[in-house]
Amino acid sequence: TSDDSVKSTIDGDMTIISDSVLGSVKVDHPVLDAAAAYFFQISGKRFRPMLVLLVARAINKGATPEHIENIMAKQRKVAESTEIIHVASLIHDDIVDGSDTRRGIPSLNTKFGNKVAVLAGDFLLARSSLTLARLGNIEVVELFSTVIEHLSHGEVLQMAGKGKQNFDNYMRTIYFKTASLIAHSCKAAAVLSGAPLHIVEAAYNFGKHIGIAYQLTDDTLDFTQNEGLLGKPSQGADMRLGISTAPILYAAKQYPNEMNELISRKFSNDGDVESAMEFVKKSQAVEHTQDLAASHFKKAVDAALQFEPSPTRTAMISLIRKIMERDH
Ligand code: 2DE
Ligand code: MG
Ligand code: MG
Ligand code: MG
Ligand code: MG
Repeated sequence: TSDDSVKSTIDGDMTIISDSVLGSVKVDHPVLDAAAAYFFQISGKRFRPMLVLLVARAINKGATPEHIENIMAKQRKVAESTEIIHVASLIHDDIVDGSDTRRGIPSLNTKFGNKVAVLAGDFLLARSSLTLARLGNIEVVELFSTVIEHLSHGEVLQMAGKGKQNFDNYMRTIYFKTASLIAHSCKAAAVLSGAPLHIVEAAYNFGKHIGIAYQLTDDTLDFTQNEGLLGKPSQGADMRLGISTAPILYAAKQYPNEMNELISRKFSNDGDVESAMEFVKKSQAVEHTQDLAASHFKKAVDAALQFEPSPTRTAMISLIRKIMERDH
């Protein structure tokens, strides 16, 4: 199965990272330590580090196994930092969104309050920067600084689009808030392997298209799945924040009069969320969003096919399939 090929390729790396991340976020203060370690003590899907590791293993070549292991040690740190930055962004996201659950447990803001949660997110960003700086590669540091800029930029763009969203703005937002991290972390793995430029670019495009597709799917799940399965607020949670995502924008193409009215008042009247939900369900909005996601997954496969054929490349494509078919 697809699981087996991914597992046999990077299971060892993932085990090393799960242990090492706990050391990377340790700090000599009981509250900060508990807050920083909170989400690393339970397991998320960990797609992001898996993608980085697969890109690394697909690209790495060397005169000796020792040489490859040296590079891999650095790429594992990139994968680990990717997960740390991702968790920091979710901690901050839950404050911005006022979400009370994440990964099936209370969000960090619920558990420790907004103040500690802001600071714990900052702390995690600092520790990931430290880990990355220690790799001694300025380009990698630059790539991740760009990511952190994009995360903030994406959130502000999303806020600015409330009540007047259009598709171009939406696509830009999801690149910044989700795809940039995956794209740049895959690129960083390729840079560390000393891969030629066209392979570095393929790694970036692989991550970018998975990221775009991933967020498109996330935005459909907010309409199709319940909080129990997702482990976070759902069933119109984005609308309740005034945010119009792809399913809303597609429904507005089919029912412009009704939907544009709801969008422009940010679903703020009683019953707005419920009626927008009805329009999404009686339109093909979710299907259209899934089709768009599928087209980006296909672009990710095309990018992966730029790498030389190998069992790892096959595993990368199986993981794309698995991410594409996820229901939570
Ligand atoms: C997830 O979107 C958003 C991720 C980016 C958050 C970035 C912030 C900027 P969603 P879900 C808050 C500051 C963070 C830094 C610099 C680390 O759709 O549905 O709200 O999982 O995600 O809540
Ligand atoms: Mg959120
Ligand atoms: Mg958000
Ligand atoms: Mg979401
Ligand atoms: Mg999400």
